Amino acid sequence: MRKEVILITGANGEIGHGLIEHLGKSGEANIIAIDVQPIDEALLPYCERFIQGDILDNMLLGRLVAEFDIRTIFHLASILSTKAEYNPEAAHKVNVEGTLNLLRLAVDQSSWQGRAVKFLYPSSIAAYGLLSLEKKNEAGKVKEWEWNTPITMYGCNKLYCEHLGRYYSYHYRQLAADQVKNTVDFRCLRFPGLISSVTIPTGGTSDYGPEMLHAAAQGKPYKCFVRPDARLPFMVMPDAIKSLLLLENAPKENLKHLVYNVTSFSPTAEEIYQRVKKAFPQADISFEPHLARQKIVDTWPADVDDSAACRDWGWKPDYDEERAFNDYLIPSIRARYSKRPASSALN
Ligand code: AKB
Repeated sequence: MRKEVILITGANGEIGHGLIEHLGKSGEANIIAIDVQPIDEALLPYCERFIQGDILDNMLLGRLVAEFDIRTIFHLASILSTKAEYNPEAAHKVNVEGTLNLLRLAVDQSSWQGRAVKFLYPSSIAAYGLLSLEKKNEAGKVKEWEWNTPITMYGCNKLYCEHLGRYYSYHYRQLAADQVKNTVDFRCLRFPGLISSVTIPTGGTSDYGPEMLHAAAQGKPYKCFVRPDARLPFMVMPDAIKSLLLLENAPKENLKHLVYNVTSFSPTAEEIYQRVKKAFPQADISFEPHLARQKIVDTWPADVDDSAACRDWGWKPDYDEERAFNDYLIPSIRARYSKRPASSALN
């Protein structure tokens, strides 16, 4: 008998960390985790198996198909927006070819199991591209189908992979005489910037939020790379995990869309700074905008409309801005760094 498992790619990334810890603690699933980097040892006890390997390695993925019954794939591995701009073709390879490989794996799995494999895909506000700061300020809560003109490689990759998800769900091999339907049950969330008390993101453009907070808690100076008035939607990690699991468990017939916005609160960088400064009055934070990264933030919406997620699968964040900082981020970040010797308090 093949064991029923869930597969998590990008296991050592920020969302992977939160998801494995949550699912591991609940004991609800056998987790097969993949990452190109070694996994944080604290996550190992929660995994049925950890594989250090590359999602571009089809031999590796083929072995997984043969060995396990994969019920759900959480495909979290990707190269984020800032890092992707330094090597766009490499980012395209990981973000698009990697996703294609996992979609193909879902089809193969489905033919073993005779049922659709759920494919949970985190897309991003980077899939949007507002044409100017003026448009951004006028736009209000942006809906899923508006402003789908991203200016980053990462944003283009996310938007295209959303389309691939739709193709694999409804139209895969549509001209084949032996076309099999309902092999992939693709479900996608467009995440805002995420903030975790446990991990610090690398390579993103919304990273100034978490970086400012973690630097202040460690007593390190921080130069914020966007203007004080830069505004983006954010969400804390427990809500990101909640949204992924709510969407995974939603009855298929309730889902009117494949792609859903989710969000929680939309502070400016100045408002994040004020909250951080209140919690850590000694914090040494200055604003030194990096013009190219600022330009990317200026094309991302200040807020998104998540009413479809609320309506179709009961989405509601547990943390508004006040609770996010006062009940989650500040106390757990403070506890985290007070336990560690200063020399090891980097990540
Ligand atoms: C990034 O900044 O690239 C990510 C994202 C908004 O998807 N955090």
